[in-house]
Amino acid sequence: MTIAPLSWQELEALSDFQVDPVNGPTNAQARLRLFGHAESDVRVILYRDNHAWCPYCQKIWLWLEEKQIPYRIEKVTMFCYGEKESWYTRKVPSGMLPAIELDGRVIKESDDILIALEQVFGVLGRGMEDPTVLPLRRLERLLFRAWCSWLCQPTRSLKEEQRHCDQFIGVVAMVEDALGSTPSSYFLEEFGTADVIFTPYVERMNASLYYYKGYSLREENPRLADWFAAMESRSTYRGTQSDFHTHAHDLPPQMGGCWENSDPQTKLNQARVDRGPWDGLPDVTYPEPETSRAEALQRMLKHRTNIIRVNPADDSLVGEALRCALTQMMTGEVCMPPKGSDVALRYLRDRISVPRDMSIYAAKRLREALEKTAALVGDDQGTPIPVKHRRDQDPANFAINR
Ligand SMILES: N[C@@H](CCC(=O)N[C@@H](CS)C(=O)NCC(=O)O)C(=O)O
Repeated sequence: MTIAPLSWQELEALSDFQVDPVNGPTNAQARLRLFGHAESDVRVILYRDNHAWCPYCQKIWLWLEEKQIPYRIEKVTMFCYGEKESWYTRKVPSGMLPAIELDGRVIKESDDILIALEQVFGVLGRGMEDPTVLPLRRLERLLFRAWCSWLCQPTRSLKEEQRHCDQFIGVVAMVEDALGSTPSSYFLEEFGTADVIFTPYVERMNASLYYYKGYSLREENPRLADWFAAMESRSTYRGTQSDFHTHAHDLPPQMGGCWENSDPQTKLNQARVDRGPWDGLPDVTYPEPETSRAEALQRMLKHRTNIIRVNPADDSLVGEALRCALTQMMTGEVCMPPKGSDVALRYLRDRISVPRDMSIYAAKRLREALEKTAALVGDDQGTPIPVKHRRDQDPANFAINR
């Protein structure tokens, strides 16, 4: 039994998801964050990437959210997604992100930014230059380098691959020891700067090693598992958190390539991340909010004109197929899309970016509905995701209504 797709108006009537981007929970869409302050209290502008993906930006973003510092957000295009805005290169000639303006003074380099913010607004737990934080900052860089060596260098032999893997796992053991050295689930006795410093790359390691190496960082290391769960108990982190699909496909152009190994688990993990089921992946463990479908619907309705236009398939075909998928997502009923729309639906399935477009559970529900609906008419996987750039995600195509 299949039902006819709901009209856009009928879908609008089902959309009751509302958040306050300015004073509500951490979200990737906000241009201004006030935490109940007046706009005249804003002293900070954060320049970060349009895609809410840049790891160094996430560090600053999370810190500002945790400290509830009123700030404005200006979004900039990263090189691999499109053209860098000239207003930004006039301010920061290298075009690198993040940068902030603090009382009108431009500051670059994420560590320098955090130190400057601490000087004005105070530290978060223990500060950047605290003797307990400094060794953890060095450990984070050690872990980062071991991860890059394993993930981003082509290996000539299984032996070499194993050596990189062992090196990484050796540093992970040091991280486990560091986490075990205090009774809390965080790096020190309470949440603070050290956790913020580790967050962006540990999140990217968890995703990329699962996808390219068949290795589940979060599941194989109990203290890291506790740390992730503790981070996920914070609404600040949830607002910045990405998913496996986004990281697996945004990392290669940024890192100059990610190299998969020949472990059979790798292929299984890749199939799961790319084609589902997305439930139960170790990219998130906190309980799903009741609003995830409504959130996905609201985001699709808001951007539907651009989403339909950017899709390589014919606009009317995409529009009808998308209504079918959204109908399926909201009603649970089977809704048959037009013939040939499997490619169009999977094009979109592969280009939902978390948290840029929506939160992690909303994306799971939407990917699931797009895939279920596409599978009704075919198994064509559609246009592959580029690995050298992500201009298929050029924010210029979404400038209207962003
Ligand atoms: N050391 C810098 C590194 C910043 C960095 O590598 N930023 C990358 C993004 S993750 C960037 O802006 N690349 C230029 C671009 O992609 O447009 C920091 O800590 O802030």
